[in-house]
Amino acid sequence: MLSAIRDLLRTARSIAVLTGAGISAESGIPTFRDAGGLWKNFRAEDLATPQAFARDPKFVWEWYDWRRSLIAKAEPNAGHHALAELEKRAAKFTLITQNVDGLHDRAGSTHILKVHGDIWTLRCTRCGHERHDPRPSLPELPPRCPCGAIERPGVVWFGENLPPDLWEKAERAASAADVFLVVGTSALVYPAAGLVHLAKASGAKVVEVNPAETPVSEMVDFSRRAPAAEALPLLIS
Ligand code: BJW
Ligand code: ZN
Repeated sequence: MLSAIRDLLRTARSIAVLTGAGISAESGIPTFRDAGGLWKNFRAEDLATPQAFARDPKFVWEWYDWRRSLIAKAEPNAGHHALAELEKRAAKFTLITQNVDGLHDRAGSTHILKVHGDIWTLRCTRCGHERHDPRPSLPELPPRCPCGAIERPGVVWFGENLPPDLWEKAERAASAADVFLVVGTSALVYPAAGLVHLAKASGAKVVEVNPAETPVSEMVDFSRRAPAAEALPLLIS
């Protein structure tokens, strides 16, 4: 099976990849829904919704500030590096990530669609101005825009739309792919998880890399039940 997946990746004209929190697990960044995941200690609705932010922006920011400091100390792992290498070899390649951590950029990937935003971007709640702020810890919480209003993390919360331009590109990449690789996601959160179905329905061979079974496991063509940092370097070798 390993050699069948390798052949697929070697001969594909167009590869699209969907990654989730699992690819950063071996960099020491907790996932959301696993044992010890972020949602085990915090309720999603208290932190990752516009309502939670409106209720208590400082509380939500403290959580994001803690995550920023954790991510700042982390390094991309062999899984991130393998995808950056695959991009260099493929004729057409799109990396769609649900992750906000920026580890794919740091590993050298370039065609990245961050469909759930970026934890290093801050967006003004009044004028919409966006800025990049790489400081692991912000001096004032919540941070403020030069216009005086508070800023929010530049991420996509539950009930919010994904950035339409990025989403369109993600759908296009998924439907044009001959190989669709889905890595380290529980495939529970929509519309991102729908890309797996879209790719399959459009004729792609779908390969899943995840140590656990997910709702898309039964429809994929190949499964590697292994951690991403171990499986991905083997798949591209
Ligand atoms: C390893 C590993 C290792 C471990 N190697 N793997 C249809 C039905 C029902 C509900 C909905 C629906 N369509 C939309 C909704 C609502 C909602 C939704 O999907 N809810 C479901 C939970 C039921 N979706 C939305 O609200 C989305 N917006 C939207 O639909 O807009 C239209 C709309 C507007 C208004 C009303 C209704 C609709 C937005 C979703 C935004 C998600 N945001 C978050 C937070 C981002 C910012 C932040 O990081 O703080 O995104 S939530 C969180 O979940 C984060 C993640 O990107 C996302 C996905 O999680 P992921 O990455 O899959 O992580 P885990 O933890 O779930 O899984 C980790 C996996 O890794 C596991 O499988 C492990 O086995 C594996 N793993 N170690 C490889 N070493
Ligand atoms: Zn502003």
